Amino acid sequence: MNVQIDGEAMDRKALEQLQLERLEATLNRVQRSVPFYQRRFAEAGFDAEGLRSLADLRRLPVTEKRDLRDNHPYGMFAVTLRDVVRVNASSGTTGLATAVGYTRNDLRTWSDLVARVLVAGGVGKDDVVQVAFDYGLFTGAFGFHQGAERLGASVIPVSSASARRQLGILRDYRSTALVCTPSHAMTLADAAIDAGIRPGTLSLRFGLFGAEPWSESMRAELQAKLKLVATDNYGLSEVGGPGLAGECLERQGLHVAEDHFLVEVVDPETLEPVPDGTVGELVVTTLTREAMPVVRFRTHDLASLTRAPCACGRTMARISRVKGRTDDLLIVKGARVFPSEIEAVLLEVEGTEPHYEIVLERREGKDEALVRVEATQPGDEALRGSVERRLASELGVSVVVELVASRTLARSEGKARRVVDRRRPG
Ligand code: DLL
Repeated sequence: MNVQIDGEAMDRKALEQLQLERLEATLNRVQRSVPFYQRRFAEAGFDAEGLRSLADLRRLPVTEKRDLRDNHPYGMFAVTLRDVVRVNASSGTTGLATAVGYTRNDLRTWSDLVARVLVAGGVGKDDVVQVAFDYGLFTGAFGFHQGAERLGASVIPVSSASARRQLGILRDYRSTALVCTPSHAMTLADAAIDAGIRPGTLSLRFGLFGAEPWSESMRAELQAKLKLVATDNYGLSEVGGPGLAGECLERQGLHVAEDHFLVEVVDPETLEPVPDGTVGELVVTTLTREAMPVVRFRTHDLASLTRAPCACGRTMARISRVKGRTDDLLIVKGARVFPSEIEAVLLEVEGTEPHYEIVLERREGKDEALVRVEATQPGDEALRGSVERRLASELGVSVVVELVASRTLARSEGKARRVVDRRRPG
């Protein structure tokens, strides 16, 4: 077995014991040091000293993003600012960005966890890792930067830059691993093709993509265009950033760092646990964070969990690809649709390109969805009709499709904005 994964191949009984000890320490710490949790625990009649099993955690209420906002910026910290050595923040795609703090130990743990994600995705000491996430408050860039350094790989901290510049550096520095969002990777792949750079002539071997939802079809397309092995990784700033979960080369789900996080999957309506294999909302409790532990944080991200063994030897449970967020769920004419489902169909159709946006409008009290997708032949009516029929049969609801010329939709260097919601409430 690969020695680097020993920490991730623990016997599950031992793992659960470790989780219980760490959970007890975390709950004791927040009960002592964070007034918000002190109040919450008291209201629930819960005393951290009374924790007997992991299931006891369910006696506690969930923590919402709103709670973090109400206590922004430092109210959720369990240590004084003197012990905080870094502050990052959420990307704030759904409202005010909230601060997240790290102690020196937190930074060390975070680096270890992202190093794991890199190793799982095929990266080693000899790799040249190009980080194309924006360096700033966003956790993606610093997380991967530190993780790659921890691993002993060579980091190229390009940050956000034009596709031309990213490509120039990819080629000149012979980067072997690319770290960014899948949508940005697609922009780079297309720019390479436009610039006449044959992907096979680059040194790229691995792509570690995350921070936004994407589909298997998108993976296939990225792998073919960039000639690399693409893995998915997931995390959120509120619980520390990337490093929460990442795919191994089997690519059958994302291994959760269960020795540092307790992940529950619950029904988003009732908050009751759902069985393994059933899609529900991920609720995360940090087990080792010092500066800002979070208890039962509602991610609003939808995925399922499996504890079945993985061929790679890791025993850590796996989550499925994140299908989307509960708040991205589009209710179009009463049908429930995720943007990633639309993406999967668009990428399978010959003649359309993986750049699209979904425009939602409300006309005469009814929701209407318009899918705008780039095509090599935007005037091709037969193609347009066939995309509409494919979408209708896969989604169970009809949407209007508009084909637009290549390179007309906005490209992002970070998280893509796929949905433009022009509906007014009511
Ligand atoms: O996006 C942390 C991160 C950075 C993860 C780099 C992976 C790589 P936030 O900006 O707080 O943190 O956004 C978190 O992004 O709740 C999900 O909705 C979404 N998300 C993150 N990774 C994935 C993924 C970072 N692999 C929010 N698939 C989360 C789908 C993802 N959605």
